[in-house]
Amino acid sequence: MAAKIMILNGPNLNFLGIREPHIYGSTTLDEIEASCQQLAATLGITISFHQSNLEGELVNLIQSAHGNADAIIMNPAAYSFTSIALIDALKIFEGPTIEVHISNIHARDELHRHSITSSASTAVICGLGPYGYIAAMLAAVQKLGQLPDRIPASLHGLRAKT
Ligand code: CA2
Repeated sequence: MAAKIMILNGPNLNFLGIREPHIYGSTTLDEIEASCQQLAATLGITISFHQSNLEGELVNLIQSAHGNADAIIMNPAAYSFTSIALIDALKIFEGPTIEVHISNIHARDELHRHSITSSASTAVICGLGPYGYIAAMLAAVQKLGQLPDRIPASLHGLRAKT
């Protein structure tokens, strides 16, 4: 069965490419979604792509992924630094969860540096700009063992010798 990935975006990310391009670049969230859809078609998987400014709505979406999605990719934005509710919801999900930040949060000011939601994530990607979503999709599909055979072996990762 084709893998299903839920991609979630937190508060204010609907303003990507519109405000503060010096920090977050000029790519809009619609453009990021389009490139994720393009990669999904290439990999033969399906994605659902969401943005919400509401913490509870993000919790509901994570809960709805239970049994309906194989992996979650999330940019929790400002909720990364505050949300116990997102941490608890992520812990319920059984598959890989990858946190993405467009900027390198470790090089940011004190307020934007300490993601608490990353403690409940399988992996964290930050500082790659919008390409972070693409890297996260490849990593999620690799983790699920569903990269197509025609993808180069190096992208499948090193396998343990038997
Ligand atoms: O780098 C990221 O992806 C962030 O998650 C973005 C969050 C920020 O709080 C995190 O530290 C890092 C902010 C998202 C707000 O989005 C905006 C988009 C355009 C203009 C202003 C804010």
